[in-house]
Amino acid sequence: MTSLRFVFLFFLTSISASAQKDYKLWLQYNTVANASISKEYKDNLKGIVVLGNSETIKIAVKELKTGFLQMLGNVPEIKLELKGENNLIIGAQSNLNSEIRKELQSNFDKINEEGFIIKSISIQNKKQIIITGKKDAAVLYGVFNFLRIFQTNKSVKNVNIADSPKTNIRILNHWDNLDRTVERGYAGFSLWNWQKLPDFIDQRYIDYARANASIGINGTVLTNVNANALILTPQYLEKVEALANVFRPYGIKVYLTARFSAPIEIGKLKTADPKDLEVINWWKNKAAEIYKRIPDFGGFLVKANSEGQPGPQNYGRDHVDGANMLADAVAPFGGVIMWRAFVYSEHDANDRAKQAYAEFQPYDGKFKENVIVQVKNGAIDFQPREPFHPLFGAMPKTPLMMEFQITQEYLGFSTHLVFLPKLFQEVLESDTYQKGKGSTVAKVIDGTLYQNKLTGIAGVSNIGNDLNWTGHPFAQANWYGFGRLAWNPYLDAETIADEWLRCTFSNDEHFIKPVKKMMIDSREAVVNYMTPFGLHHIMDTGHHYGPGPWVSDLSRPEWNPTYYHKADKNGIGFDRSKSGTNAVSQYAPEMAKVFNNLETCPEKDLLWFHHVSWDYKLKNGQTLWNGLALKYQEGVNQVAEMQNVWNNAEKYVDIERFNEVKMLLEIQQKEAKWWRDACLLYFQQFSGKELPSGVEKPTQTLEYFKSLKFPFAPGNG
Ligand code: GCW
Repeated sequence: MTSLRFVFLFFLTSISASAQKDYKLWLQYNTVANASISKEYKDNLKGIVVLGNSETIKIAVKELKTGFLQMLGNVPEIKLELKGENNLIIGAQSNLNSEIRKELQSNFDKINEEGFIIKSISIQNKKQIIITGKKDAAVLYGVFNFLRIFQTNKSVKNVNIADSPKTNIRILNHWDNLDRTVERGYAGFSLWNWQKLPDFIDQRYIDYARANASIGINGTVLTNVNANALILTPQYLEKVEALANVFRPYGIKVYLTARFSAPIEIGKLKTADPKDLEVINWWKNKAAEIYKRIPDFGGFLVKANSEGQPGPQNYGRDHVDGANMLADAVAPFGGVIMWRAFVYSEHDANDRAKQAYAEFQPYDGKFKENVIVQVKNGAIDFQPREPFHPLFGAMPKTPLMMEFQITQEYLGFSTHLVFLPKLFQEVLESDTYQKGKGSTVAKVIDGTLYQNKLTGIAGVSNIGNDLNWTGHPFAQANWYGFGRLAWNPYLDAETIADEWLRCTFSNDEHFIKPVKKMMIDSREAVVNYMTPFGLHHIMDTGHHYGPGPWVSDLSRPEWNPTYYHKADKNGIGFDRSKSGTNAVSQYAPEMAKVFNNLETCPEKDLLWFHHVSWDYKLKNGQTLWNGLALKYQEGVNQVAEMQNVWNNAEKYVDIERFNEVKMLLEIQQKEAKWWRDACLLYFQQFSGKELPSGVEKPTQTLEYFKSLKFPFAPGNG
């Protein structure tokens, strides 16, 4: 009996230990193994002086205590006033004594409202380290950054950091429905338990806010852009208010999606025409009602007249009319409208890639001050690779915010290890040339190119109620990396991977080096085994799981993969050059020229811009057909290499997370082969050519791949 109980207890503790690791994300706070570093921290930090007593400061102190205890094994004495030396002082600018304030003046001049300072200073000949900022939320950012120094085992001795976020709105977009399903979500159900709210505050909400604050995310859109008007009823607003109360001390504002037809659906009006006085007033009152509950409510995110969502065009009005009407409703309270540019017409089958630009660019300068247009990174839809969206840089008088997709709708769901900061960085670094050389997308987004005041980056969340939040342990890195890039769009993906690995797993160089390389290479691997050379949108229909290049029978032409790859006997690819749809002309002349010419078009984007013959000679001398087949094979090989790297990492990782990743990589390997075989067998019908040597022969027929059906694939409503 006793031994049985012992076994049972042991089992329970081991489950919770492993679960905790998965759950703790990048905030593991592992013991600092290096004795001299640990000693340095202890010597320099004998006390913590806390200035201020807001909820936010309390959270910051709690975080420091947890961090010190877990990483160093003790918590320095907490003091309410400055005494002695070698203290860590935390507090906002207004709570500092005049001497410290003066000492830090030049640092304060360098930071914005949300920026922080971490600095080793000498006050009356006594050494101290201070973490400060202009407001408490900034201090909290500083604390998390300070703890990251411990986590990554760097020295604090002469620390001197002044860092500010480069964008104002750093926000997650949850495509969460009120029934808790998550559109394109692969990590379980929605975190928001609407039924138990507002009275039951799940610990998850707090932990979610903490994780976001640790990477500088300051906003969250709780609901799906395919919106349900019910969220705007008092019954739900009470619940939203409860969440806003949890998130506020972490510096996180709540936003909602606004269904354009809400005045009809929940307001009993006959119309939702944005020029109708009753409609205008309905939204004004609705905004006032929301702000009464949530004084710091962020505003609305709107998907209008896109994929069947209602919008101003239903009433003969345009996007400007719709956005500005809502902007007026939230303006008195300081709210913003994030209006999405993800539109494509049902009536123009010519080239979907051109439509958002065609529709939105002429609106430049017409939106109200508190409107920001939210543009996906590429012109189609979150593919493994797309050239940057032509709207970036092309609307100098309109603030544009970036929309990245963190959830892996088109990149293998939460089963494939793909490190997305590499993709994000590629887009942010792209030069639009809209104001001459150096007009990068990052400069459009952070407002420096056109001096926009309102700036932002949104990420479609990959978070659900799975124990490990994101489905794949490495998908946590995409949430982390998104936050870091939203804070600083100039960060390098390698730096992000390095930080994340150290904070999440281990500081051992033998682990870091190969695993970091694996992460960095993983993005190109997925491009290779899914859509090399600029191919896009060839996944299976609806759920978007697995390959479906053969699909050609959907009602709207631009929903069919065949519309995008246009494979025929002569070749493959979408001709967007001047002799084709001329989508290239939407880019600045310098880029248009590069993309237009087959010789100068980057090979990674070749089939995005050109229909290319199967015998076309690639830069490496291979024919396109052989090169394409070899790329698919390369993708499969890269996944095999990832498996190799991971197997060698076993001794640095806890067994549970090790096994999870190992199993997931096995799935990824299987699915990479599936993509390779299905696509090559299908395209081979057109090329009529043999697979080159080095490419494994498919073990199934094309008919077999076409017959696969996935009626319950996740994320598909
Ligand atoms: O990527 C597509 C998705 C839809 C999504 C839409 C959008 C929320 O397949 O599920 O709808 O884009 O971004 O609006």
